[in-house]
Amino acid sequence: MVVPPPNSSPTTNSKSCAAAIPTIDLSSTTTNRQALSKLLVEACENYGFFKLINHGVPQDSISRVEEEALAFFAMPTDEKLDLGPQILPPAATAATRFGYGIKSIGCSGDMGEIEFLLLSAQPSSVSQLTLSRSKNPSKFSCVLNDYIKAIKNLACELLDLMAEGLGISDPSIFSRMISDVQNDSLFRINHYRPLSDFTNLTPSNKIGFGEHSDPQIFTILRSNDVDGLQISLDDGLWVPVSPDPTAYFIMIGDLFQVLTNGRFGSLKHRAVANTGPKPRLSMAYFASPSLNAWISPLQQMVTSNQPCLYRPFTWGQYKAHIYSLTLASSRLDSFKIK
Ligand code: GA4
Repeated sequence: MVVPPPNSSPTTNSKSCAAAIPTIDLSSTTTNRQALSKLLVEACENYGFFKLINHGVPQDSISRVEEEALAFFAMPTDEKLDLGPQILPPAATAATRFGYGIKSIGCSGDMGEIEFLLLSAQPSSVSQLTLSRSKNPSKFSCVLNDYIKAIKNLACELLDLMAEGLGISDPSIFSRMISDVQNDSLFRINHYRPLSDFTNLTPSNKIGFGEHSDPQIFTILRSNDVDGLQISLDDGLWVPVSPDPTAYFIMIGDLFQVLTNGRFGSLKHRAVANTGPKPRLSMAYFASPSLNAWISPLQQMVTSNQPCLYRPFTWGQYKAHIYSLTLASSRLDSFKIK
């Protein structure tokens, strides 16, 4: 059962659920590359979201991150607090607070019933900062770097397929952005306590991570078998997404909306507290270009029927902008061509 957070508008629709969510099988032998790329584009256009199965990321790599993360979150709070938040260059200019965080999200006062680790996805940063004070730092950073490498390959493969499906003449245009040596991709592990943990239930402890869209190109999300993720589709209702630890959920971010000139729409989502006994553990890879990369609608996405919707900006400029706003803000509005 899903607990609708208080004051939540639009309302939760627990009926529509998983049936509506497109599922894409990356290994399907019956679907050729062209057909697969069309399916991906359709899912991104119609939902900004899809479930990916048979993704090829080794299960043991996923399980190792999960194990290390659970051990990390099981440490006493004061030990975890020693690990953050910290602001490291080059992201310091854009205010990402890396490391461990609890309840406080971003820099504009947003709160959620969550604790998390937020890391740069660069191998050097993971090793350097992450886990200098966790129980077994070199193991945790090794496990994380292995996993991030696999997830980045998956991200590049998906981006190439999507570019092909969109008919873009340079099919590696998106994957090159996140392969840039200075890419600003992030990795986040979220740990949500179940509602049953709270002796004093208040409206706010039912919200894990409030409504927002992810600002990057796209997000590759995976969770344990505990529910909590909800997405908002066009009809304005919140749709609970059944967890599937064997799959990934792909969510379109703001930059993809701009690059495709609105053909893909970034997905509004949130995490609510679950009623079961177990905590929810999710891990997200946010695929990003470098801070100095220029973002604007691709020429091929601009037509007489669909004139250019956004003015150019760098990812660094956008990042500075998002950190000046609250989580639920419509961040792209300032970059729209009126
Ligand atoms: C949402 C996606 C990623 O988790 C994140 C978040 C970031 C943060 O937690 O520091 C933001 C949020 C996210 C969007 C708006 C801004 C920035 C909190 C916030 C209020 C790390 C990201 O890149 O953007």
